[in-house]
Amino acid sequence: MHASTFLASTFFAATTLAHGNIVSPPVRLPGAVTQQVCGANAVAAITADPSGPLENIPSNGAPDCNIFMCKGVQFEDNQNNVQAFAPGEQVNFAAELPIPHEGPCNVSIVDTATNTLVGQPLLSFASYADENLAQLPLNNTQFSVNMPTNLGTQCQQLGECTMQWFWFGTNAQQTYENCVDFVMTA
Ligand SMILES: [Cu+2]
Repeated sequence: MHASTFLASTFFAATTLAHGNIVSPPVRLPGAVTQQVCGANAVAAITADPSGPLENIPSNGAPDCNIFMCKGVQFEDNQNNVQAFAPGEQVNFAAELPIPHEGPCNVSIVDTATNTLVGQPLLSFASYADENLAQLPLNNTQFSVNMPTNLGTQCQQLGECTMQWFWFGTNAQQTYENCVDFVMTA
């Protein structure tokens, strides 16, 4: 159990509950297709607290809904929200971490058909968002990755790949994900 309930009732009552999320590049957001696949309760939970952990998103056993893949948010709701990145391009991220929970974090390219990593993680933190630090390192909220140069034609099709920010708060036992949909330019 972490502090969000207490904080929500005191400091953050007028805003959303907040643990952490990517601010930019634009992340995958739920819409009608996500509601079909994962249900209205899942969409409501994601919308009510875009920074909340996966563990707070109810899938109610929907057979095709995998909350651990981009929060269950479907690519079909995001076809107009796809970035184009070139091989070797530096992609800058901004994150906000109002309620940090120490644990590992990474940014990886994921093959959406198989939910497997494409190559190695582009960025990894063994220890991220450590709430015991007086101040979080700047690279927890401002970081960048370099797009791989060895993908060939992989990730050139819409929806084929996504870039996933993954963070697990070890003591909190909470998982955070955001997906940035992209295509690699030739
Ligand atoms: Cu939290």
